[in-house]
Amino acid sequence: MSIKDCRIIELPKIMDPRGNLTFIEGGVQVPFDIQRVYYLYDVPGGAERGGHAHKNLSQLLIAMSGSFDVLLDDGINKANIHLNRSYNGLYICPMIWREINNFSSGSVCMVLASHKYDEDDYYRNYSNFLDQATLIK
Ligand code: T46
Repeated sequence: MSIKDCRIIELPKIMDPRGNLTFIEGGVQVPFDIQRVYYLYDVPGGAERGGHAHKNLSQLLIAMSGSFDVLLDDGINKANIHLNRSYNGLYICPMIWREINNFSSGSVCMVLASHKYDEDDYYRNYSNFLDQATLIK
């Protein structure tokens, strides 16, 4: 898996004078069945989240409000993605180290995930991640 497998997915946007509407169906707009939804909010200025990789988890990150940056790292290549639209989702495949920062005030990061929470699915140590990422390349 490489950062080339990660991409922005543009979600459907139903424009309406009453306000816009976006919908997401597991296995349709996102390439996995959605097993879990969680969100980051009330993030203090200067805070950083992430700093880990997942062994098997696929995710879609959406800036539901405000904006933030996501650094993606597959052990060889890195990319920095700015998310600031609630109709764009960043698909992150397994085995990608990510760091999330530069949260704007009041921002909300919603995450759709392919599996339930499992701490054993995490690499929280960068050198352990790097060892495994370079081994499978
Ligand atoms: C990711 C980024 C975007 C749970 O108990 N259940 C859950 O579903 C999650 C996601 C977390 N937790 C617990 C585990 C920790 O004790 O909540 C605590 C904080 O989790 P963490 O430090 O992993 O939070 P972030 O914001 O650094 O990372 C989270 C996700 O873990 C991760 O998958 O990609 O959001």
